[in-house]
Amino acid sequence: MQSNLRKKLIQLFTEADGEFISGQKISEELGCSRTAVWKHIEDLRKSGYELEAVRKLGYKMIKKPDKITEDEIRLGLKTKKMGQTIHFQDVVSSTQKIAHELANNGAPEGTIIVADKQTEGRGRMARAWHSPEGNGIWMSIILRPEIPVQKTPQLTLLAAVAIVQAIEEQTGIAAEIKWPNDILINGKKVVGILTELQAEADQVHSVIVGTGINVNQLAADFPEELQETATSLRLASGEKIDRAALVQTIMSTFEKRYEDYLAYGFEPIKLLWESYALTLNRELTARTLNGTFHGKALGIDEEGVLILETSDGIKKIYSADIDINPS
Ligand code: BTX
Repeated sequence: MQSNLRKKLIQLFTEADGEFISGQKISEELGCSRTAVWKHIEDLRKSGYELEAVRKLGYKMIKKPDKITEDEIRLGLKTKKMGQTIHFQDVVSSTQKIAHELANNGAPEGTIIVADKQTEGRGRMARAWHSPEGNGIWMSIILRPEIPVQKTPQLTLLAAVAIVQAIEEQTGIAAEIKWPNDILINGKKVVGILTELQAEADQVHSVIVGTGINVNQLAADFPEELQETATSLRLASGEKIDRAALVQTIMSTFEKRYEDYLAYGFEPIKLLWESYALTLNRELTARTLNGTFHGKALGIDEEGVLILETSDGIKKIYSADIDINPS
């Protein structure tokens, strides 16, 4: 099917919100014959849409396929900038890698790179991020803020806030943030965030915020080594979640928080972040490249750095793996 007709048809069904649309109306909107409409409907069915046809009433959409595609993300997107340019591919090595290439070639702020599967999804410090097909959101967002390099870690915290808010809006689940880049549900990791920079001297060219969200995995879908530590939104809510709709919600919450950030600085983000933080006022162990520190997390500072009260005094933690000590 011609892709613009297909888009129009999906849009009609999305706008009809589960109601019937007559064959006549569809043929007028698409500018094609009733027979052609029928053929287009058959094509949509072949790609996984459940559509009901009733004589005299027309067609209605019962279910969208559990697919994440460019069209699915675009239709229903309510943002001005975030996600307005979408690069979607079924399989990629890493969306971060593609984002770096696109950013180098001048991709506009708000461009997102989304894949259904990553073969070399990456976490921090060259760790791997498990990104199987069909179940997750593997996405990178290109930002071009005019901020000094040392402030860019704030964007990791901003992304965490935006994602927690979107998860809550879409699923009702109250997830928590573990400094700096994990989102947890019941102590298990459901989202990882990786922020990378393109900068020289003190000039930021772009910030690439990568987010990996476990959406519809069942327990058996996680490899052995993640069984104890990882979870998905489906495992937490008991329901399958519409991934494209969640991307749309994230784009909206991200855009709002980013606008706040550009207008008012880090303070409003910091307050929100602290309200979702799991790590605050808890005894932690922070494993950094310069050693391991134990202490109580007092909060984060203006730069998003973790402030730890240790027996040797206050220690600023810029980058670490955090374990929360049992209380
Ligand atoms: P991180 O270094 O904090 O976490 C990586 C660690 O998390 C791994 O060593 C492993 O123990 C665990 N892990 C791996 N996969 C999963 C998973 N699916 N669920 C829960 N735990 C897992 C976190 O790094 C940042 C991850 C960012 C991933 C996104 S996906 C889109 C973008 N593209 C890309 O290549 N990376 C980012």
